[in-house]
Amino acid sequence: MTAVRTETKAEPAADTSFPPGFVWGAATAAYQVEGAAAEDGRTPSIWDTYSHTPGKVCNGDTGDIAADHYHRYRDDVALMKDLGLGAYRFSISWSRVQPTGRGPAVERGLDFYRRLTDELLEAGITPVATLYHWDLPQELEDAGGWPQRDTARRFADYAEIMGRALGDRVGLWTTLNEPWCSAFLGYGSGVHAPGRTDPVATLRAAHHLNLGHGLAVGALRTTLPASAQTSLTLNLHQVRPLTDSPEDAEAARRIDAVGNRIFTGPVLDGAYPEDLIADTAHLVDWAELVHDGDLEEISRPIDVLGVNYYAPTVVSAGDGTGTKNDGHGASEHSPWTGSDHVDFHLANDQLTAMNWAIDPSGLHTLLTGLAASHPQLPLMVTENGAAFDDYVSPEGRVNDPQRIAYLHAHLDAVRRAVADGADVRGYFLWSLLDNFEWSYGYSKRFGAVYVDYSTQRRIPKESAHWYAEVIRRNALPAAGQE
Ligand code: IFM
Repeated sequence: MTAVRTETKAEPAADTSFPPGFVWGAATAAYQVEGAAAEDGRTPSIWDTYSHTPGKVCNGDTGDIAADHYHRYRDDVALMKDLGLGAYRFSISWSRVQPTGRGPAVERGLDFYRRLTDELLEAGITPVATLYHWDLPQELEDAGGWPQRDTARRFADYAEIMGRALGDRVGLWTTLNEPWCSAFLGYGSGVHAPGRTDPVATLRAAHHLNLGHGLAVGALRTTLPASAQTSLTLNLHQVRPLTDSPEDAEAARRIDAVGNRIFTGPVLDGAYPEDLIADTAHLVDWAELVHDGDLEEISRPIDVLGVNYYAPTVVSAGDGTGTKNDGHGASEHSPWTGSDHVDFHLANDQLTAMNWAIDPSGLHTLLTGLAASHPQLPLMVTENGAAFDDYVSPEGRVNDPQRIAYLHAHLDAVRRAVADGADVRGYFLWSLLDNFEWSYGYSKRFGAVYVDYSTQRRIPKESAHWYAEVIRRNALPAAGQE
């Protein structure tokens, strides 16, 4: 008897590809990688002061040397080229180019960014510049910092300087990175520079960061070619109530207001949310804080919204004793100004070295939510990644399967969001290099490239090779092809 041949129909392979032209990048920030803290005229920023204050940063680490990117940028660009990166998102150190935060620029400081961007362009890598990634010149903090309105005007002057200096080389500009952290961690919980813990100053800082963003967009527009794009990057909290109770829903509403809509409201919709104003009316008089014309400035159109995502934010009604799980560092002062009674929870027990829960569905929800609320606004994931306890094997390799799994799952969430209609134009892995992770110093490694801080040797981790392959194919590996 002849055997019956059964024909198994091959399942159509799931489409794991990204749209043509999708931008593949990696990101860093000036204070986290540059080092050269006192070279070529640079003066201290609030992060220099903060990190040099005993007890503020883990192990007393500072950004004095960091990953020495200031001196090694050529090698780093070569590394980016090897990985096939299409774009590099870096930030500019304000006090390197304008040491007092006002007045004329220092050419030596500008020259570093001219050299860096030239090197990138020569390597075929698109430079994406962020003007402010948390390092306010100390002199401006001494004059009152972001709670003072004048800081927003100084920021616009600085934006104009940078637009003039690099406008011919940089086509995509981001004004602020994660202004929530600048305002709420810097002036609220104090776990970031300048380390103040004043709820009134926090809300004033948030408004002046918004104003600074709007004024900077205006200033950039006067200096940049029409083809250049402007953007803002927000660390939007993907807020979830712990239960279906009305109390937890109310906690989620409050955290969404003070965590997200305090920025998206004025920037994208031209108004601060009524509920936020009511929640914080005992702290600030918004009618006095927001001057006539401010909202028009703040809501100037941007070309792209940058979204940074790491983990969801699960909340419940409570007494604030659960704040420690908000993922934003330990402080007896809650950063959640006006809503300090809300409790925070981990979404699950799969954690990164930051103790952040791994949940890629939050990224999909954020992107599709933004696409639904602001369908005309192009999006970019300007940061996503994970810290794990990486080490160099005896063979000299850094095997980081957990990071590969994290990236795979989150990129798949981006791909699904695109398939569901979100106009996501690109993805920047955080971070290109291991670097100074703020209050955690060098104890947390986010890089695709391992940095041995004693020699500054770079070792691309397995995840870097994996990412290079994704970039090359413009697609994720299909199941079973990892
Ligand atoms: O390292 C930071 C970065 O500077 C801003 N976004 C979050 C990253 C990880 O904490």
